[in-house]
Amino acid sequence: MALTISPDKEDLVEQFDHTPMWRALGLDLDAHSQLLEILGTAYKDVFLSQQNRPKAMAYLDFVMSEIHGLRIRELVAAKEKGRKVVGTFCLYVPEEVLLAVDAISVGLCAGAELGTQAAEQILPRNTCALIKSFVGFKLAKVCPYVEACDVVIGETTCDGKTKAYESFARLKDMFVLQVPRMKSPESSTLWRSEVRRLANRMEEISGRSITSESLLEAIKTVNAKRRALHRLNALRRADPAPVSGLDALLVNQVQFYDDPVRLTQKIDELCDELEGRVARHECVKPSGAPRLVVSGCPMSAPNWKLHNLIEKSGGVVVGEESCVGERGTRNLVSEEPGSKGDLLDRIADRYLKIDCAIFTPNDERAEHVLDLVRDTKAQGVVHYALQFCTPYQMEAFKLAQACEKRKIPFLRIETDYGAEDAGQLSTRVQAFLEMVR
Ligand code: BJ8
Repeated sequence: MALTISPDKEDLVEQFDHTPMWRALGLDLDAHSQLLEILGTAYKDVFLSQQNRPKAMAYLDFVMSEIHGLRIRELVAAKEKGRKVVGTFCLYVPEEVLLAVDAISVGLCAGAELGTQAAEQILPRNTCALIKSFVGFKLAKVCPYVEACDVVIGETTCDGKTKAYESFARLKDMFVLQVPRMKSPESSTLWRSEVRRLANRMEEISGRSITSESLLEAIKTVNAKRRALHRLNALRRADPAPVSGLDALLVNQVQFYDDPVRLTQKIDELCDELEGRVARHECVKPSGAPRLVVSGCPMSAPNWKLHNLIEKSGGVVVGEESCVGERGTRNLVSEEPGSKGDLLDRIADRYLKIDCAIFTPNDERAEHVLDLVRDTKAQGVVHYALQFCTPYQMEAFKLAQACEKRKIPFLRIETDYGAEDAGQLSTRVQAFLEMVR
C-alpha cells in the first residue's frame, strides 16, 4: 500500500495496527506502550492546551501522533525497496552526504528519562541526560528509529558522547566521525577528509555512488529545509509573536524525523499562515508577554520542559540559540555546480562553522546570542545546560558576562529530563519574568 502521511488521521489510524511492526523491530511492547502513553499525555498537556494555535500546526500534531507509527512504517517500506536508514546524534553529521546515496537520515537523540536505570548499568551516573536517554532507549528497546537503522553515525564531540559510543557500538553497527575541537587550517584539512571518509562509507553501505549531481540535489533539498526554518524563525521575530516558542521548537525537533521535502512544504504553509497573523497583529500570548531567547544544549523531543515552564508562566520564547534551533540551520551550502570533491569540501566547510561549545575557542557563539537577542527584540536570555554537560555549563559564564555588558538579563539553568525540579525551576523562571517585565 502506498503511504502518504496526511492529517486525515482517523482513517489512517484505523487502517494500520502498528503492533506487528513494532514486534518485528524487536521492541519491548510493554515498555514501548508505557512510553507512548507518557508521550501522549505530555503532548496533550503541553501542546494541545495552548490557545489560538496556528491551524497549520495540525500537521505537526499528526506527525507527533504517528511518530512511532506511520513514519516508522515509511522507513520500513523504504528499506524493503533497498534504501538505507541512517541514525545520527549530532549536527556535525552532514545530512547532504546521507541524502546523496538516497539514505534516510533520522535523529536519535532522545529527550525522555525512560531507560535511564538501564543506561546507568553501562555509563557513569554523572553522564548528561541526553546520552543516558539514547543509550537507555536502546537498552530498554523502546525506540523504533534506532531499531530501524542500518547504521548509526557517531562523532567525537563531547567526551561523554565520544566514550558512550564505545558502549553503543556493542549494541548497534556504528561509524564514528572525528570532529576536531579547534577551527584551524589543520582542523579544516582533517574535517574535509572525515567528510570524504563518511561519503565513502555511505557508498559502501548503500551500494550507490555519490555523484556531483546527487550531491547537488541533496544540497538543494537540505538548503530548502533550512530556508523554510529561517523563514519561520524570522516570523517569530514579529512583536507580538505570531506562534508560541513551544510550537516553533516542535517544528525544529520534527525536522530530525520527518521527510525533508514534505516537511519543507508544511513549514512553508505554516509560514504563510503566520504572515497573515503578523499582518493582523494576531498573537499567541497576551500583548506585552516578556520575550526570551533560550540558549544552550539541544532539546530533543519530547524535551519540552523549559519552554513549557516559560510559556505557562506568561513568557514567550522567540528564538533558540541551540542545535535544535538557529545553530542548526545557520549557513547554507552554495548551490553552484562543482565536482564531487568540491561539493564535499563545501559541505565540510559549512559544518565546521557550527559554534558548538565543544570547540575552543568558541567566541562566535556569544556574538550569535547577542545578535539573536537584538533581532528578536528579546528582553532576556535563559541559558539552558543539561546537568553534567561541561561544555555548555562552562560557556554559560562567558555568555553571562557578554549579556551583562549589554545589560541583557540572564538566567542560568541546569537541569535534566526529570520533573523533580519543575517547581523550583518554575519559581526561578517566574521571578526572572517579573524582573524583565
Ligand atoms: S553540535 S551541541 S548536537 S555535540 S548535552 S551530549 S554536549 S554532555 S549534544 Fe551536541 Fe553536536 Fe554540539 Fe550540537 Fe555532550 Fe553536553 Fe550531553 Fe550534548
